Amino acid sequence: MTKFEVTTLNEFILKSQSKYPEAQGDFSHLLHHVGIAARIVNREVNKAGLVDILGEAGEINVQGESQKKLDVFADEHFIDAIQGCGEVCAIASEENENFIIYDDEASRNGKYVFLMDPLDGSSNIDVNVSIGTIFSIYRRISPVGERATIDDFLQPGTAQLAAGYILYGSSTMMVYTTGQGVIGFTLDPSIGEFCLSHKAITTPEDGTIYSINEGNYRKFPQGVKKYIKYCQKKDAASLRPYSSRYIGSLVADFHRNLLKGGIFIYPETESAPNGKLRLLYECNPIAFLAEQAGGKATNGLIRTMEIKPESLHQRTPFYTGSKNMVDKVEEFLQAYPEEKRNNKKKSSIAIEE
Ligand code: P6P
Repeated sequence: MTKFEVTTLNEFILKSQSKYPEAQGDFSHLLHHVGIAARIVNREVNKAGLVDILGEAGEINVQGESQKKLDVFADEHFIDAIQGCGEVCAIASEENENFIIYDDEASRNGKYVFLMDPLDGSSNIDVNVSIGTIFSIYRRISPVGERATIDDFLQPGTAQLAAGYILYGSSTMMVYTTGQGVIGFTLDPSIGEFCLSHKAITTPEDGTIYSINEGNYRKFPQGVKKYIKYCQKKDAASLRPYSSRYIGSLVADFHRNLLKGGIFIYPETESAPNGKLRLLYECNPIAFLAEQAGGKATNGLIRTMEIKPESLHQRTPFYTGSKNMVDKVEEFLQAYPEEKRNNKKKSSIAIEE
């Protein structure tokens, strides 16, 4: 009789505490509370079609996007759950212009700051497409006991202690890293626990999936256009043409490519020179996961996690996924740098069309 061993998120966190210096009691306690908030949001996401939680919340968020009720629900519940653990002194969210300082005694002595996109891809809520929560955790820079400052949040991605996402899909998964590889947990609704399902996620160095919103093709940099044509060209040796897969939900697109191999691109365009995605609470956490799984994440030129943040909601072009695929698109970007695009000067490097 094989013993069916279930390791819950909390058991895994406790076991990790002894193995890794950072997974001390307080840090583990924080991860446990992320799991609690995830289960609360998951409950509402799963019945979103049945209760009056669909549709607009009537508010506009700091991004100028109409807030869906589930956006607001997720934001509020993560803010409350993270405060509840008493380890975090302040929290920043895509849904709020400024970071929020927790003013209770325990949180004031919290050693960490928490950043999140509480419900990414929320435009997909009403059409039952997978959505996600993305989070990133740093050790605070400001002295414990004092008020948090913006500098606690404007740290480069390389300083992240932990990062992860919750994917509300056909099943609900929590995937995170603390710098010791990438672990995946799948929610078992029958017991209401996240159970270890992916002990060590690694991403293939090569893939045959490219994910980009080709509706914006006209506005893309020349190098991206050349890369798309490269992906579409028939070449049996390199398994091309690749498949185009784009859900329009970063967590869902990234998660598929992470497991199967592939590249996700949200590039700069003439109208949006820094792209659309946010550095601090979308790209840096995803970049941490990508690198920990053996993949890569850049802005087309430098490591995403080495970008020095200037503001809470700043955007960055984002190229992430299988290492060799990110390398290849960077080759095209270097062969067709934007400044040459205007005089149509052919690249000196003969890049395959
Ligand atoms: P577009 C969702 O709104 C989101 O922030 C990401 O989840 C997703 O990857 C991207 O925007 C989709 O943007 O412009 O292709 O619809």
